[in-house]
Amino acid sequence: MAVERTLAILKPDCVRKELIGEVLRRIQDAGFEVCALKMLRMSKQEAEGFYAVHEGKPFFDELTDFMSSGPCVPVVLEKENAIADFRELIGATNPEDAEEGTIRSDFADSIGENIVHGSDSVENGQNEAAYFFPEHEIVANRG
Ligand code: 3AN
Repeated sequence: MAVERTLAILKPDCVRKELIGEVLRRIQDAGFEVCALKMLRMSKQEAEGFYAVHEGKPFFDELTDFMSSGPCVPVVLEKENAIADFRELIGATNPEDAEEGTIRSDFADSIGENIVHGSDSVENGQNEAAYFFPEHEIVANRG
């Protein structure tokens, strides 16, 4: 299986609930390598740019308001089969549908405030990582 890259974002609700350490622990325990990480607060415009694929959807304004409401922690992760494995680890978008033991099932309050983002394809993993980090800031330690 190929090593893939995914961009996780520990969302503002994750930071507010003081769950950064807990969520990163679960991510690392699941075998993901942390290759880049920082804390920042997105402007409304930056959040709109990141979620541009959702422009026009009814939840776009709520989503970008929330994502710019406080600091978040983008994290570049690598692992074999990272895209699918990360989405399995975090669970369904709506925490009510998320499997027991997943990050969203355990910590998320709603479909809008669902603790963590994960890329949905290999191509988006590359592009989303590049949204926050220049390539020289993404460091693989394995091997
Ligand atoms: P995921 O993050 O599971 O890939 P997407 O890509 O369908 O989910 O949606 C992006 C983000 O938009 C979600 N993480 C969630 O915060 C928000 N979102 C999706 N659907 C809704 C909705 N019906 N109401 C409010 N927010 C939503």
